[in-house]
Amino acid sequence: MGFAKSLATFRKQMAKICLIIHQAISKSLTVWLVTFLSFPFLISCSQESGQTPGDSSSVKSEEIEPIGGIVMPESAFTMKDGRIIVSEIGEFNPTGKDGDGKIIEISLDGSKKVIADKGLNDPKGILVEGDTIFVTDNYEVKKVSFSGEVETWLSAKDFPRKPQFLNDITMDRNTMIYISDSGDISNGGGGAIFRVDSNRKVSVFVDAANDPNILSPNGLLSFQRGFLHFNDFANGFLFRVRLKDLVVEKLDEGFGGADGLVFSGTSLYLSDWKNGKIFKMDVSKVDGETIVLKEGMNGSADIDVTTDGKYLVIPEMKSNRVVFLPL
Ligand SMILES: [Ca+2]
Ligand SMILES: [Ca+2]
Repeated sequence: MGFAKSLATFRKQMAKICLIIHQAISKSLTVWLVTFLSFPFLISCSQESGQTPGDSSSVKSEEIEPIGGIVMPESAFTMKDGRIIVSEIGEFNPTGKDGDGKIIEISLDGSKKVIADKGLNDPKGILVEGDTIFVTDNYEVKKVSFSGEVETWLSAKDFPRKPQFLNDITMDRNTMIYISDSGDISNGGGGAIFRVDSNRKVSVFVDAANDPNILSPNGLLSFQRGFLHFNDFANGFLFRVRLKDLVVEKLDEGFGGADGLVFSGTSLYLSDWKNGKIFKMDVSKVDGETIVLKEGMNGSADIDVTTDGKYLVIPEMKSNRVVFLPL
């Protein structure tokens, strides 16, 4: 239970931020303004309009049909304008094949558009910045334009050591880019998180040398000022790293084959790929609870939340589809 103190501290920080934001909202600043000022670099803590915390009259968003016909989708990334970008692995390396990966765009109305279908092997984590889609692809990171051009942004030799299984990618408020390497995906261990500076120089951010519990980092999330959060596919732990001194804190555990990690409203959402579960961790209260929001999925991978906050977008990898879970 050595991590309980870290979790309590994290919850206190989050609860305090949420309280400040709710007070600002009640002083008639618009939710939009608060969200604009605080998202994505701090925290949004937004509530549905007209809804007060604990209001049980809220109506769930309507059900939306899953979008099928996507071979091994790994990651969903929702853009500010509402578009949803998804990586499609195709057949899987090393038993699968190279060259069959895709980047596609999907919509809640069920439509699906191929953005790129050449030059990709097993694309996974996505970061969209301006007109560029950055995507991890085994040992490389590629840049994909919305007109379909694919080029290598970081090759294996740009890394300080050979990547084994590049997974997620995210960016912080200082435009530092972070990339997780899940290491030995079968046995766990050997993973790291790399950091890329504005000169495209890659360094090891953290690995087992910082904390022996870091085995196979997977989902990355930059939502709390001064920290990078991540989860671990091998041990199911949730961590955060303090950016100024790289102190690693374990915040929680029990997330199985942890994969996706996203923040929306007042909760962190985590996916467990191995056991097909989605967890919701309320961080607005010091004693907020963590619940299983959905289970029985077939490879729930790298999740995101729709721009309107109404649905969790879940690539259900082994069912070859993307599922929308009403929140
Ligand atoms: Ca493939
Ligand atoms: Ca992932």
